[in-house]
Amino acid sequence: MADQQAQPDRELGPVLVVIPTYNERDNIGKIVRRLHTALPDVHALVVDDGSPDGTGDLADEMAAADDRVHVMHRTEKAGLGAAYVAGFRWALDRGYAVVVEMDADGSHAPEDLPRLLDALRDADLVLGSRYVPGGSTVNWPKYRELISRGGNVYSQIALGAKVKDITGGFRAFRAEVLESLKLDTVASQGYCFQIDLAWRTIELGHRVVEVPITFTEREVGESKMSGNIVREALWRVTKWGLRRRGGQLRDLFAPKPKTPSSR
Ligand SMILES: Nc1nc2c(ncn2[C@@H]2O[C@H](COP(=O)(O)OP(=O)(O)O)[C@@H](O)[C@H]2O)c(=O)[nH]1
Ligand SMILES: [Mg+2]
Repeated sequence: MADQQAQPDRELGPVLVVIPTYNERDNIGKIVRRLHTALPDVHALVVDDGSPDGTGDLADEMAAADDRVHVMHRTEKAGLGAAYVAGFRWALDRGYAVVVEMDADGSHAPEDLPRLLDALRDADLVLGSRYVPGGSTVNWPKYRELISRGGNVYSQIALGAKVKDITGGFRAFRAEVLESLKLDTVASQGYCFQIDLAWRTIELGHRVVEVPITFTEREVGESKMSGNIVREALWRVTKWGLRRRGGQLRDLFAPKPKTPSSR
């Protein structure tokens, strides 16, 4: 129903969409406009890492003209993970019930967000997924899709995570879930932050649901993806996977207590 779709936050509570930015001056105005056309009641927090192109100043102008727009200025480019953790803390301090992650460059369609929020009614974390039936990528270079698909397969093997798109960055968390994730201990800086948070959520037994999305490669501006970001994800996921296997082996060989239930 159109009315329900336009205002899903009536049931879920106040929604904050956190949008990390680094040099997104040509994208930020458009994405926030699209967001508010799709969902007029949600708030947006732009977390800008001192973009040299003036994204932060433009976001300030947008915030001055619209109460639904907020800006956090950080002094230097410190990675997607650090920007999101700062944005999440801001959201939790202010009592938002739902916190959404979304890129500034148009890759994540705000028009898909009502479906993610609908799914959150029966879930604790909703992942926008390119790799479930109905999901897709548009205009993505082949090598990017290979890295992304490879990262997902590797995470499934190393971590035993059953989700199809653990690396995606368009997702909606219930605030209680973020409270439970021990954000203080998140060290992931680049895009492996996405794997880190989804895996923590799964490990804690929260309900995680995937909803198909279409990911469209940016038309304007530059990607911040780099070799370092891929290497960070590789070594961290390998470390978490080895730790997990170590734990499984310990459980296997640890002496079982002699109680009736342990027969
Ligand atoms: N605040 C902040 N935002 C970042 C940083 N790195 C990337 N972003 C933002 O994160 C989003 C996704 O980055 P992008 O470069 O498009 O990654 P790609 O889609 O994987 O190529 C965009 O909105 C970027 O501006 C960072 O270090 N700090
Ligand atoms: Mg992008």
